[in-house]
Amino acid sequence: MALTRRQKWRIEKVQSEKIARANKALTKTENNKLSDEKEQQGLVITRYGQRQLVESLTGELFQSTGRKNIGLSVAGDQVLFQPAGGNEGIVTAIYPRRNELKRQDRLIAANIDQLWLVVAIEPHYQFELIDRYLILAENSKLPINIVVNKIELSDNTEQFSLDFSNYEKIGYQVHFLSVKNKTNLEAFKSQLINKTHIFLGQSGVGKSSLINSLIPDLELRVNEISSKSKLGKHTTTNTTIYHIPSGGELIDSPGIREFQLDELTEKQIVNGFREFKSLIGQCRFRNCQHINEPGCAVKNAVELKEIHPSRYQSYLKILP
Ligand SMILES: Nc1nc2c(ncn2[C@@H]2O[C@H](COP(=O)(O)OP(=O)(O)OP(=O)(O)O)[C@@H](O)[C@H]2O)c(=O)[nH]1
Ligand SMILES: [Mg+2]
Ligand SMILES: [Zn+2]
Repeated sequence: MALTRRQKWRIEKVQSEKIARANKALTKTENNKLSDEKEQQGLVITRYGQRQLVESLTGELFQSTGRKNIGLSVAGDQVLFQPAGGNEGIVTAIYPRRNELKRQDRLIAANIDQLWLVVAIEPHYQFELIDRYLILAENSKLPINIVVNKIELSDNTEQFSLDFSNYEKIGYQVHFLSVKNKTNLEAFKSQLINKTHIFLGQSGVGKSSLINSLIPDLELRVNEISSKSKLGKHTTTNTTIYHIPSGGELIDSPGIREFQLDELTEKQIVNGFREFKSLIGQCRFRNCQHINEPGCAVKNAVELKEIHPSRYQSYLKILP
């Protein structure tokens, strides 16, 4: 049943008032131990059906249901919840989200700071595939950077550095790693502190290996979450947020690791090439597709080598 705008507005108002009240109460009781009945702030670790597993500020896990009308919270949500005995709880309000990650209109996770596209020497990275992922990220307004894994499999360092310098030039961070040999892993970890991350990329590039090296006791934690939520093995198919011991959070979402990379509209595609942006208004024709039109600012920039030919090739290939 869809809510009217007025109903939605009321619900949001009630929730923001609740949050304001609870924030006040939290500061008041800062130094006292919170009593079991008081509302607390928490982080949604995973959602399963109508329930969510909420982690309190002290790290306890509460199996929770949501109060009616507040909507379902997802991994990454900051919430208010009320302990209800044992390790049960009731979510009473969801804090406003910084952003939402959706797939086919289904909400997967919230409050993500950084996507990482993981590619590898083997299976060898392909520019068109990289560019498809970047288009998706640009259109969801989530920052994305690139990890090139398995670098120990190539003795041609110059080649892959050159291949990715183009991406660095247009503002994407690129990290060259070998998860196997732990090359550059510490520097990479330091980039993750204080932010919530998601790894994307095709099968076999080493996403799970990377996650396991960031969170060495991952299996233990998965087991704890499974038993607390009574979810059993299903946990590995649920979107779940984990704390990285060296700092930062990681959202592991099986469905999202490998996006479906089709069905991009022409507008999304043009939007997805960030180095085209400043040029698009400058083409002679307003409806320029940047293919063969005279006076095209994009083609002109390709000829001047301001746009990398491989990016322009991707653009032509990806266009429907
Ligand atoms: N040589 C080498 N192999 C690696 C490295 N990192 C991971 N691998 C191997 O690459 C293979 C695939 O790694 P996974 O971590 O399972 O890849 P994934 O991206 O999680 O793949 P999916 O789960 O299928 O999406 C495994 O055999 C890993 O051991 C690396 O740095 N060097
Ligand atoms: Mg995997
Ligand atoms: Zn044009």
